[in-house]
Amino acid sequence: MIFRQLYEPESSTYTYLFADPQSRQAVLLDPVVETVERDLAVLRELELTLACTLDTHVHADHITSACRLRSLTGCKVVYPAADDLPCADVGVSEDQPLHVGGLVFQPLFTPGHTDSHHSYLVEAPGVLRVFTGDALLIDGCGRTDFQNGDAQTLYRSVTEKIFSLPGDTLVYPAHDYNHRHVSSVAQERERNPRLGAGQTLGGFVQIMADLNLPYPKKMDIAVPANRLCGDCGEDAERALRALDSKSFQGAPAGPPAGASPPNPSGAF
Ligand SMILES: N[C@@H](CCC(=O)N[C@@H](CS)C(=O)NCC(=O)O)C(=O)O
Ligand SMILES: [Fe+2]
Repeated sequence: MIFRQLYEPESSTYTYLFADPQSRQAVLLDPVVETVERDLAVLRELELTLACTLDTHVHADHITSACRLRSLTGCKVVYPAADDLPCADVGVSEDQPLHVGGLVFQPLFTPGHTDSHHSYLVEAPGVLRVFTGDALLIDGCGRTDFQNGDAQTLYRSVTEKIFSLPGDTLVYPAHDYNHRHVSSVAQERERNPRLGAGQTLGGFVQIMADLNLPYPKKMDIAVPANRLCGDCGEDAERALRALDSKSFQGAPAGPPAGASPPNPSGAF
């Protein structure tokens, strides 16, 4: 498997690139609008075709590049089916793994940060990786005070769905604000200050209730835009096409954004 961890500094977001070396089909997990050009350059450099974007949840702190990438490359847009987004082409859920070439993304329903948040388990020969979105961060976790977040629910998601994975499973979060890149299930189980070392449900709920964080700066624009897969209105699409009318993947530019209803098949 081809794998890259990419970073967007304004929102401290990690975007992950996966590709099947045989078919050259690629997936971008949690891509950010500010780094579209960078992500397209990486795809070109590695001679990959973007099959789809995939998101862990409807983000509150940045805008996804999902629909822009669809406009520019013709890729599909994949979201958790539970988000019920008409702009998505494919909806995934725990019983519907996503297959892209030889890659398999096993969704794990991990609500609590948002009510429809999913993590993704990806197995490569000898390496199991879990992409935990904002459910579990390195030495932390996503907040639970908006988007129907709930601390009790997050506690169960992390302790039951993520901490039950093999200890050597690598943990890749959607954000890190302190230049950490990767952890493991064993490390988070043992020393995550909020959820590790046998933290109780009551202890965790208290920690989350006491956080008192300010809302993300972009929340009021990011959530509505992300419920439109990044909000590619007609004007945005025209402007993007004008920037470069040829496809970034050497094929005709894709279909108009938001045209197709969610397809539950989960296969490409
Ligand atoms: N200062 C950041 C805060 C972003 C934020 O609150 N992010 C959410 C994820 S959408 C979170 O759970 N962050 C965890 C944390 O800040 O510890 C901003 O304004 O964008
Ligand atoms: Fe988030």
